[in-house]
Amino acid sequence: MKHRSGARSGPRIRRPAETAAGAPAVVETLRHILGKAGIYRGTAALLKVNQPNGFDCPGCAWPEPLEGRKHAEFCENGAKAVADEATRARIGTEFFEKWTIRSLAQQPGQWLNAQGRLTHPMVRRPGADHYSPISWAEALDLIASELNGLESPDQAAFYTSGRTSNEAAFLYQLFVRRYGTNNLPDCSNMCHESSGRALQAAIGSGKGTVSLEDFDRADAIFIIGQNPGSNHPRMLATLQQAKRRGARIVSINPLDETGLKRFRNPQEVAGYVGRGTVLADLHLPVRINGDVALLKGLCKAMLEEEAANPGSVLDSEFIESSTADFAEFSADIDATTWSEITAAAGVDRGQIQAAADIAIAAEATICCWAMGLTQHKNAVANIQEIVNFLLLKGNFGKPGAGACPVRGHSNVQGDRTMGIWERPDKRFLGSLQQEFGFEPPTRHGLDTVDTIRAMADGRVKVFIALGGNFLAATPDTAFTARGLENCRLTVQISTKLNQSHTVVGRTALILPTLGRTEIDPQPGGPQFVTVENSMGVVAPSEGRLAQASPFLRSEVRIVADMAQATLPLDPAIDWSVLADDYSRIRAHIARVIPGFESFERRLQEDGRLVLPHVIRDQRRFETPSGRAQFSVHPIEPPDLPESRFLMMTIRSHDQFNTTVYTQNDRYRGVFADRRVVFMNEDDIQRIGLEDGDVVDLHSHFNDEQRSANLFRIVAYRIPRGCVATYYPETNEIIPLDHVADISNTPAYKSVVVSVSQSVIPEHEQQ
Ligand SMILES: Nc1nc2c(c(=O)[nH]1)N[C@H]1C(S)=C(S)[C@@H](COP(=O)(O)OP(=O)(O)OC[C@H]3O[C@@H](n4cnc5c(=O)[nH]c(N)nc54)[C@H](O)[C@@H]3O)O[C@H]1N2
Ligand SMILES: Nc1nc2c(c(=O)[nH]1)N[C@H]1C(S)=C(S)[C@@H](COP(=O)(O)OP(=O)(O)OC[C@H]3O[C@@H](n4cnc5c(=O)[nH]c(N)nc54)[C@H](O)[C@@H]3O)O[C@H]1N2
Ligand SMILES: [Mo]
Repeated sequence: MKHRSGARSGPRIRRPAETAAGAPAVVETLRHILGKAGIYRGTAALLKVNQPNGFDCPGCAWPEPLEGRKHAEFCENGAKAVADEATRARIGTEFFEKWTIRSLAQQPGQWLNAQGRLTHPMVRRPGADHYSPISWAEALDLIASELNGLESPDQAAFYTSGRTSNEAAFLYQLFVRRYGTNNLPDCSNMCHESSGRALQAAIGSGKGTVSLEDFDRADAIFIIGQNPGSNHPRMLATLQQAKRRGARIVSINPLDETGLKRFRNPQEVAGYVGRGTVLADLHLPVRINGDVALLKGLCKAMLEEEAANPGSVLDSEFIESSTADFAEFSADIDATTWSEITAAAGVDRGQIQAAADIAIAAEATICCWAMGLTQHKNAVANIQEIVNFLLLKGNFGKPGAGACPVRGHSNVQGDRTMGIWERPDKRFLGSLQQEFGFEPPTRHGLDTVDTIRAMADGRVKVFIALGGNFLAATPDTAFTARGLENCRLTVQISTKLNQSHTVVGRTALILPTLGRTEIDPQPGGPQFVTVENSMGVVAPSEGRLAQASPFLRSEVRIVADMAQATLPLDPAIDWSVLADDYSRIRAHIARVIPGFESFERRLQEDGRLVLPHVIRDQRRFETPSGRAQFSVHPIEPPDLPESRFLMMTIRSHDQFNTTVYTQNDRYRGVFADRRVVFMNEDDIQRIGLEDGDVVDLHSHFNDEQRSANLFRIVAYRIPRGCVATYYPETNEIIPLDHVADISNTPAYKSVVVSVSQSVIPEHEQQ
């Protein structure tokens, strides 16, 4: 039949896995590391991951324990990230002779990445079909002359992805501000920006308020909109410990993700023979974007219990002494009906009550969350509802309690601490001025979404990316591509080839750089860098593998070289001397950034810095009122006509953001094809389709419609009205203007779509 066949053979589907990690994780680890990096480079790399004298795992930002590290302080997916960087495959200059840029643009991202490490600086000259080799000196001259040829520094934008070290990030923002702009968009704009903005306003700090040790003291852990089994696998071991101690775990997620069901710890014998530890005591299958309603429901159940038994739930002393606007908040909760709550949350009152009972019984509760909450129109409201929920029982600044936004990229939090931000505050700019004697620009710069708009309409003409894959990670791929093509110069400083190298400005450069795993020799000796994890711990990271190519330069060196080539001589900043010995950069950081005093000495003596946090350490809230703020947010169910669905775009178990390792998603039982759309059985029937059908997806936003073709329907346990696809396969249909209020983060997890049967040309039918 026409609609059930397709050009591709489609995925193999199995039941979703019941248990995470265990022996299959070890097999996968070895397959990736040995397959790509080989025995020697592979084992050498793994033995140094997250060790005191090794490098920080380029996987995620979950902290490693301060004491008692294991020999293997990494996970299956960390190993995949390491293997991907430590690969033996190389892209030489002849590769670019063979492939035109246009033909590379036709290749899937997985293929581009699999070609190996970039080895040589390359240029695409105006009008050329191919990249050709260029010397570092000429490449730097080109950058300098383009930057200095602009009418205003605000016509350039400088993107950062979150693998960049503190040292490179600090130097980069210094270069950009010395040059004269705050146009520093970063991946955080697409990631935890909503968390930062929400927490800053509500509790006076944009960072999480817990440390890893708090997980040893928590009675309840809520995991909301996060899939740690795939994206922060080391977190499962932390949860397992908490669970064994008696903590209760609640998962709030449209999907019953495998990683939160059962966990077999591959570092224990029982991880191979036992059935594993059940992690989540309770799973609430919330509708996509039903979290404001659900969290209000939790608060309502708690306030009702307090009313029935005064003094049994709330920490009234804390609410009285340390918070503001409780009266408005509780009045709004009173006025919100249960039917409103359950309709929007898609979860019944009994389930909400069960979760509330866990919170009520807990002396200390932690809430963890990630992209399931931050990438919606009302993402900031989502996170402020978590704050409300935590405030009720005083769950800030006490052991075992707090807010834990689990960061994505391994140094995304550190990059912000170092000043990678388009909206720097006055205090930070003042410190820069004092340290370096120039006047930094104060106008706010462009974030990621605004940079795309500015490139498209010609306000930004030079785009430089320190890592990342801007084209594939951002929304509306066709529009973003036009923006990049509109630029006079695009520069990608990268380890691996990706889609962003295939869509180019008039002139384009690829500058190949060292990864975390590699030795970084400089005139001052081999260098280490530092990174900050999700919980504000800053630690050194030193690569141990031989460089992938003699032509690579470190990120720090590339930034210093760009600055030196571009900026007039300045006695206050000798860029190349700073890059000779990174401790000189850390000396500046120590004077400019609060919490980094005596940076170098503390690194030597303690091996790390634990950044101060006034909420965690002193229970102080640095808001204008000096109190933590309760807030009120409306329940706004999405406007979904019968034939429309809310689509979330999620990560598989075999990818790191836009880097796709394989077409498999073992935990969700999907193999050999990522071009799938997960749908509820009833919905599939309702629109007259069948499991396995090939369909097109159309997004609807204002009057705009965008389509992506040829996806297989996979019937799945997902709430009705909700569908899921993989990121980045559907980024082309995510509307650019569909963003979160306040944070401007693309609403990647609530895209309104319709689904229609694909019309497959006769000759392609099987
Ligand atoms: N191996 C690996 N590790 C990674 C990454 C990777 O790609 N691969 N990426 C890194 C980065 S940059 C980041 S930001 C993190 C991302 O880590 P996650 O945030 O865990 O990643 P996503 O796959 O986007 O998953 C979001 C989860 O939220 C759920 N969800 C979606 N919409 C909603 C909603 O409306 N409400 C609720 N309650 N839940 C919802 C989805 O079902 C899914 O389980 O991981 C980091 N670590
Ligand atoms: N639809 C949808 N879109 C999303 C998301 C989503 O959930 N759904 N998530 C968003 C999120 S949370 C994020 S963080 C962004 C991620 O956006 P980015 O950070 O821009 O994307 P990545 O895929 O992590 O970037 C991968 C590339 O980084 C380069 N790279 C890797 N390591 C290094 C290094 O050490 N140095 C340098 N210089 N380069 C390196 C390699 O060339 C690699 O191809 O995507 C966002 N986009
Ligand atoms: Mo992220």
